[in-house]
Amino acid sequence: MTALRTGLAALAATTALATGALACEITLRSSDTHPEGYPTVAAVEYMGDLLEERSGGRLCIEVYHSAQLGQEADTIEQTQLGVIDMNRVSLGPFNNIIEETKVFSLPFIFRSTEHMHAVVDGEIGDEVLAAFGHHNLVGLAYFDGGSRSFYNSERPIRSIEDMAGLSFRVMQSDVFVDMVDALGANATPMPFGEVYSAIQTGVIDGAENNWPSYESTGHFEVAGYYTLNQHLMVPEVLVMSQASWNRLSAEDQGLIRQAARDAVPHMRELWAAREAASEEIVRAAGVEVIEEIDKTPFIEAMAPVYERHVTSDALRDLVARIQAVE
Ligand code: BDP
Repeated sequence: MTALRTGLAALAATTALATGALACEITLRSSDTHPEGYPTVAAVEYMGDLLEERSGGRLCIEVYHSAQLGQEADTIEQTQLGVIDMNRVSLGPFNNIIEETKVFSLPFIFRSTEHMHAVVDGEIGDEVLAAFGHHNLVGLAYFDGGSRSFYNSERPIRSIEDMAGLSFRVMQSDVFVDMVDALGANATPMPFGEVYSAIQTGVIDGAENNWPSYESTGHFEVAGYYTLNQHLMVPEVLVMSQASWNRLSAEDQGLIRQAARDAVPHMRELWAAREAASEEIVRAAGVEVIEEIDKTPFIEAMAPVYERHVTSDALRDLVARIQAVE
């Protein structure tokens, strides 16, 4: 055992010497629910490469993909506690913790990907990232999460009436529970990793997500009706634990902020490519994609959700400013 360890250590040393790299002085552990190769995972790995290069090999990131560190709601808590250094998550599971994140999670708040980019890249995006600072977290960057649509195992949804009586899994956020209720269906908040078997065993009829997640999870195998109603465009966010952040020098904090920002354009390219690829896989598998859908009744049904969640002047102001962005 000891001999083996010594052998391995020697091997590691040779490899480091051979590549000319210094050993990482600080390795940040970063969580992601998605598998290797998914755009969010690849983007944080790319950020890690930038960081290593710019710090002369001192600062590294190790991505624990495939929910190795747990489901999102739990990993968020762990990140707040400083057990996990970095986390790439949807904004959805932050809604019940950080009020400001709700505005980007409202149904139909963004008119297009371009509108969403203009908002998150601008001062409103910065304000919402800053709100993480009051919750033991440091907001670093937004990633793309595409638009989310409903899928189920029972029947094609061609109108809002077809939603009646179906049960859908949503992310653990009251905004999404109220959204599904307002559409006449039943909402079941549940961790992402439990959805496949819940659909397969008939505990729920379906869920809602973007093309890449619908594909990578295999949900399309058990829920073969996908309706492109595109009710949500929730950005993804990369955050750091405030405790881990505080241990770094100001210079290293600057390197991390910059590397996160510089990973965003790369992430957007990866995302666009994966969206197209996932759509192709899912269609080729024979999923019935319902494209002709009048979104107006869906949009109109969301009034009570806005009423219920946009409750303060600060939130009303944010929503109005988002809508005013060209
Ligand atoms: C995916 C997000 C991921 C969420 C998941 C979900 O990328 O962060 O965990 O949806 O629905 O699109 O929970």
